[in-house]
Amino acid sequence: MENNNSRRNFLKKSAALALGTIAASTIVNNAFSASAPSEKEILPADGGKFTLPALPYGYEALEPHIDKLTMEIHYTKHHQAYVTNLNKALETVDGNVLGSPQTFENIFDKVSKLPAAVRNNAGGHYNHSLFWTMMKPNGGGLPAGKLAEVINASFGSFDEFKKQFSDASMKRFGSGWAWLVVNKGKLSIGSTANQDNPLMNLDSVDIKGTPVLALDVWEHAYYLKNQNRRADYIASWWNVVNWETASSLFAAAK
Ligand code: MN3
Repeated sequence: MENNNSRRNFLKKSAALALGTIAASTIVNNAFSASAPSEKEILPADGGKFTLPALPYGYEALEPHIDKLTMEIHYTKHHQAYVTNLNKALETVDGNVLGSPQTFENIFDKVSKLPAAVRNNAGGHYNHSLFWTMMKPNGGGLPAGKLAEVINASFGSFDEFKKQFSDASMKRFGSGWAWLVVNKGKLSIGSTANQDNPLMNLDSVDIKGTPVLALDVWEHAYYLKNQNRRADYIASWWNVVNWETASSLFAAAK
């Protein structure tokens, strides 16, 4: 156990140094620690497979804003499929291309050289793992502390931030994600296509940094309840945002 921990800490440090930022695995583990303190590391042990992390709350917990059936299908079918297909896709990758270990940061760094199935399913697994921790029952309201100060300083006000983030979520054509990221202390808002994210080393990703907030705008995230009305889903989502997770990610990134 001690060996595993030392190895993990070493890997986190070396990956963070290589990317000049906090490691992707550390970010998602921080998010789980903030959202569900009883949860353990969500990453596979050395040589293991990626697995579906436990949802930090029940399927019905985000009602009436996000409905139970959407949560159940989104988590047990969509997220599970990304995990299953990521493990399958990794079996086809030449070990010399990816190297070892098979961590998110290693995959995201080399993503342009990897098969599309690895890119899509690694992004899908990672983004959803973060997304669950960024919601909670009785969430919403306003951020607090340093994150609130920096949002106000960066965007003028919380309302203006909320408007810009909602706009980015609406303007993403087709399937994708909206993001609030921090990069060298500076916040920015943007979006990515499909399952890409701001940690991927890709020219086509025009927002880079450590995720602070992530919003899934794929139709599967809202179609059962809101049908084609993405704006209604976004408005509902603000009521379940977990600002403690966002603050924790922001603090760790500095
Ligand atoms: Mn989704």
